[in-house]
Formats: sequence, C-alpha cells, structure tokens
Amino acid sequence: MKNESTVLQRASTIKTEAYWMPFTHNRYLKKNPKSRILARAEGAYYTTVEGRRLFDCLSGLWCCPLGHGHPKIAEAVARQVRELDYSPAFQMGHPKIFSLAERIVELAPAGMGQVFFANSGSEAVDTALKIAVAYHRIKGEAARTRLIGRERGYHGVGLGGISVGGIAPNRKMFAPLLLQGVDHLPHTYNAAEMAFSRGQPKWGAHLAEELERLVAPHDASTIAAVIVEPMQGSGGVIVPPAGYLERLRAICDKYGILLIFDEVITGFGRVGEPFGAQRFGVTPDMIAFAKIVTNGVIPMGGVIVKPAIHDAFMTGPETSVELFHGYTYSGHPVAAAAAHAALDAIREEGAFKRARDLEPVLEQAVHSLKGEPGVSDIRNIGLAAAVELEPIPAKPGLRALKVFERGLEEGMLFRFTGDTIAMAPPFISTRAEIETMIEKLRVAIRAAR
Ligand code: PXG
Repeated sequence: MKNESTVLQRASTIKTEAYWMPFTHNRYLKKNPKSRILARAEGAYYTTVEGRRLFDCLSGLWCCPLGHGHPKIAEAVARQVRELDYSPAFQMGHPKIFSLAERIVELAPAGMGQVFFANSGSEAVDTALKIAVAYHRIKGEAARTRLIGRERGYHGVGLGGISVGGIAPNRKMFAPLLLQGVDHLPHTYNAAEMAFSRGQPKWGAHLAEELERLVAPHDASTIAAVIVEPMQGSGGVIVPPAGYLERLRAICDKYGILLIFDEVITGFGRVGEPFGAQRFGVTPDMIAFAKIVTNGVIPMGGVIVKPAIHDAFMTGPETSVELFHGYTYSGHPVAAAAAHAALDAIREEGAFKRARDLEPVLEQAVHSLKGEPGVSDIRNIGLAAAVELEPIPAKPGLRALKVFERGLEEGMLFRFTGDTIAMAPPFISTRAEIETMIEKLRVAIRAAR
C-alpha cells in the first residue's frame, strides 16, 4: 500500500510518556510498546507499527463489526465534513439526524418512538438514568428516585453508570461519588449450574425474583428504573438465562418501574438481531446504544425511548425547553453521516443475517476448547464468546495476559479482562477466520501455564 512504510516508520518513533492510557497497565505496556501500537486497519485486520497483521477478534472494542476502512463509511464521513461539519445541537438541527432517528426507531423493537443522541455509551447510560428519574417526577411521582443495576454490570464510566454498574474495581476508588439510593440485582452467573452452556443457560430465571426482594424494603413507589445489559459484555459474556429477562419485565410492569436495556454492546447486530430486545423477545422502556451504530468510526451514542416517556415531557408552554440535558456534540452531523452509511452497509451486506449464520460456527469452534489446560468455562451467544481460565495461583489475571501476549505473536488481537478472554469477531469474518481464531487461542492457552 502507498505510504505504508512512512506510516509504520512514523508510528514506531512515538514517545509514550505523555499519554495516560485508559483501562491499561501503563507501566507494563510502555516497557515494550511496539507490539501494542496499531498503525493501520483494513477489513478484519489491524497492522501494528512492527508490521504484524492482527485479526480483530473483538471488532475493536466491540464496535467495528463491518470491518475497518469501510469505503462507504469513509466516503460518507469525508463528504459530510465538506458539506456540514458541525451544526449546533441546541435549538438547531440538520436533515441527517432527523432521518437517522427515524431509521433507528424502525430498527428498534415495535413500540419505541424517539431517540435522544449522545456521544458514547457512558453518556447514553447517564442520559437514560436522568430521563427515568425526570419522567417519574413529571408524572407526579417525584419519590421514584431509586435505581437498580446488577452485579457484574458495566454501564460505562460516568458517575451514574458506575453507580448502577457492578464491577468492583470500577467503583471502589470513586466510592464517595457514587449515587445514593442504588441497589444491585445479583448477577446470573453460576458455574456449577451453567458452565459450558451454549447460548442461553436453562438455569437461572428465578434470579429475576430478586427484584421483588429489592422492591419490598423500599416500596415500589420509590423506585425509578432497573438497568441491565441483556447480555453482560464486559462482565465476561454472561448470557441471560432463558426466561430471566421476561420475568424482570413482568416485575417492572407490576410496579410501574422503567426497564432500561443497556444495549451498547448488543445493539446493531451483535446477537444476530438489531437489538438484544428482539433476540430475547423482551421490550424495555428505553434502550441505550453506542458503538456499532457508526461501526466505531465516529463516536455516537443515544437512548431510544417509548413514546409514552417522550410525550410525558411534551407539556407546558411550547416555547419552553422540555429536557434540560444534551451535549455539544449530540447528533453530530459527521457521526450521523457515519451512522447512515453503517446502517446502509448493514442492510446491503445482510450483516445481521451474517452474524446469525456465523453464530453456530463460533459456538462449535469455541466449545472445542473444553478440556484445554486451565479452561474453566466457555460461554457464547450471537457473535460473542468468552473463555474463562483458572487463575494462576496467587496471580490473578496473569494467565489471561499470557494468552493475550501469545495471541499477538500468533496474529490475534484478543481481549482479556481478569482471567477471561472475550471474542466478538467482525460480522465480515469468514468461517475459516473464526476457526483459525479459535485454533490460535488453543495454541496460546496451551502455552500459558
Ligand atoms: N454500556 C455497556 C454495556 C458497555 O459495554 C458502555 C456502556 C460505555 O460505553 P463508552 O462508549 O462510554 O465506553 C459500554 C462500553 C470490553 C469493553 O472489552 C467494553 C466496553 C468498552 C471498552 C471495552 O469489554 N463497553
């Protein structure tokens, strides 16, 4: 490729001192950064500054399933920058954001009506929580302020998101900043009952009844919303037990509690349908989304709401602002153009069907790792899977780090957190690429002792 050597050369002289990297072991990485610096990407592959090609096993960070450098998205972004690069988000609009909202509502499960735009999953989640509390207040139920999340849930890193989130390290340093009045449902993972399940575990629907237990001491009249990821992604691909989400929905309905699905990972095809809501057959009151909506090319997030929620705000004088919330870059025109192009590509390339067709390929391949040394569980749904490894005694996380590093040598960019390896390959992957990814993971697992 033209300029290839200049790009790689320039990148390889990077000074690493000034950049404080997010969710990264900065000191360890900076000792030997070159294997970790990506210079280019095309289709399902990255190229590091050392010139090594890496298969993109997690589609970026779950966000680029249509492949990198997608010509239609690249063209749409370039055109939009020339046509209308920015449009004030407050009191003004632009054509593409109205039509994008329409398209997203069409893709969403029946009964959703409006979209409020943000720029990330974290902002989407905080927006949904704010809308929930404000909604009840407008409806005359100002006492409904409590929020319920779930253990092992990841809802981004905003103060609302970490409060309802259930991943301890993301919370403990920031304890004084956490919202008051938050409870957590138990997570649904139970190795003894569901290890090596394929798709939805059969055990665990009864865990939704825990919502009743959380409601009882506070009274339903104080509870605003329950927020869950339909499939817990960052928590390690924890798949909802059959019947669990249905039961949560029923209990929320019984008590007038809003149900929010955080579909930042599951939205736009990861589970083979537009949203987890459709895959699992449960419609929430709000859906938070981000990531795949633009194929990760330009940041964008948002919240889809039912008309009853939106309409509750549409009262009072017509000249007054109905919701005192929004971001400078809400509905950014370049993000909107990228999203339109991504949704076009999804339609033209049959991306959701492709994810569905590849699901059994990934399932079959990944479960063949059962019995490999240190593999304690394997889980999968849609085009997502996780392999859980037994920690090396007294060294939690080290085994997965070793697998990750060996993966790089084998041409695979795996994602590891704790001792879990997560995979969410691009929808454009071939069957052979998915099978190779798992064979390389087998090699890395065998080597990581
Ligand atoms: N909700 C969910 C369910 C997410 O997975 C967020 C909110 C926050 O999105 P932003 O755009 O603010 O990062 C996320 C993000 C991983 C990984 O490896 C997952 C995420 C981000 C980075 C890495 O599991 N999810």
